[in-house]
Amino acid sequence: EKIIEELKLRYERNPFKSRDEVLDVLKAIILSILEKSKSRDFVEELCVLRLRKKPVTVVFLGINGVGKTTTIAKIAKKLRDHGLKVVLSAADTYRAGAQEQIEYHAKKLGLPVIKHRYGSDPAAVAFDTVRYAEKHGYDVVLIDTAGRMHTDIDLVNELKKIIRVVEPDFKTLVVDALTGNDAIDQARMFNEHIGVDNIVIAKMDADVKGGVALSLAYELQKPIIYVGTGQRYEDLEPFAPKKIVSLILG
Ligand SMILES: Nc1nc2c(ncn2[C@@H]2O[C@H](COP(=O)(O)OP(=O)(O)OP(=O)(O)O)[C@@H](O)[C@H]2O)c(=O)[nH]1
Ligand SMILES: [Mg+2]
Repeated sequence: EKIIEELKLRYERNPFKSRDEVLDVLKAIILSILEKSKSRDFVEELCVLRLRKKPVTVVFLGINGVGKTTTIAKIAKKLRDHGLKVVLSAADTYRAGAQEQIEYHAKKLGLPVIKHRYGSDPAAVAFDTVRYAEKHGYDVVLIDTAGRMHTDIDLVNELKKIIRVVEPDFKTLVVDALTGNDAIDQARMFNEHIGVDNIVIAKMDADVKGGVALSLAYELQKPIIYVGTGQRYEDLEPFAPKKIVSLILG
């Protein structure tokens, strides 16, 4: 891995006395990179913002299948359990089954979801959801979006329009830990074209080394608010740099 190599080089100047010492130094360096992406509790952050502004809006970005909709459901549950009024926005009007999927979660969690017809303008769905939230006193709006390939210019334009219309408080990128370097490329692309405020790394429960987290922290230097660790609602953990270090170094 590029980063590790670089770090090793940096320390070649001071000869190490033992293997343990090398490991300790390496650990410290990796930890310091990861710590930069450690974030405050997202629920708390939304609560604080909610005191000044209502509703707080979050748009979820990411290519197809990374875990956006699942992550939204997990975060929605956390917020709901914290006593916040949450409404979901089915702004993925593109993929067959997308609306049923978010409706399923909304129903299970007892939350409203605003949707239009398939093929309709996602920005209009998002806009209507915010209006609904304003009218009915909701605290937080979570907006689901369509995936597709990250090279798809239509998707970028569609997302840009949603963001123009809603002016979200957070643009949250979801990446899939299993995709390795692709996740980093996606993060760069979304950050460049749309802007990314914070990141969720899904599917960290799969047999992954943690290199994705390190590269993201190194490259983007954005807060990593959660890691997904399974398919259940509870499987969403705060980003813990020390855990990642032990994943990386064993
Ligand atoms: N093991 C594991 N599976 C996950 C996690 N997050 C999501 N998944 C699974 O990944 C698959 C895709 O998740 P979705 O939430 O539908 O992904 P999406 O980004 O909304 O996909 P599109 O709507 O097609 O763009 C589902 O089978 C989820 O159950 C996770 O943290 N761990
Ligand atoms: Mg989805």
